[in-house]
Amino acid sequence: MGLINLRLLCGLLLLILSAAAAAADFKVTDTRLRLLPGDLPAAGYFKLSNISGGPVSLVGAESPAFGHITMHKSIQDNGVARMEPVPRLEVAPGTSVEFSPGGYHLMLMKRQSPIDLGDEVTVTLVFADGQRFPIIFEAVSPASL
Ligand SMILES: [Cu+2]
Repeated sequence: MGLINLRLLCGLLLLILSAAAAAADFKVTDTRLRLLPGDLPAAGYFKLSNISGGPVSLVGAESPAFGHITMHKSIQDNGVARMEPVPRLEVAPGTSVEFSPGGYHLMLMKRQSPIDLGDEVTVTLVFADGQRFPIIFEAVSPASL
């Protein structure tokens, strides 16, 4: 009887462990989509927190609302502001990275249909391990940031 119970217990424990592993190992908060007029690119801002024991690597984003999305970082180069592409962003365990004005941002181009202030837009974050995580951005005006 002891042996059978132990087996049951092990099976149960495995189930619990795999369920925990399948849960998200990161958290996304503070989502904002900065909308500019016309066809100017929108910027996606959020905070990505790694709440797992291993690294989390963000490699891109996709959305049916935009034809083209890239990760960028704004930098100051000899006093001149410019942006450089970020193909992969690693977030160390227990830390977080802030996408915010003047730093990391998602650059969302080729709007597929008009977006108004207050609209909600779904953008799916794509991670290096293949995880895809949809998040909802509310469109806000630059003045509100
Ligand atoms: Cu940019």
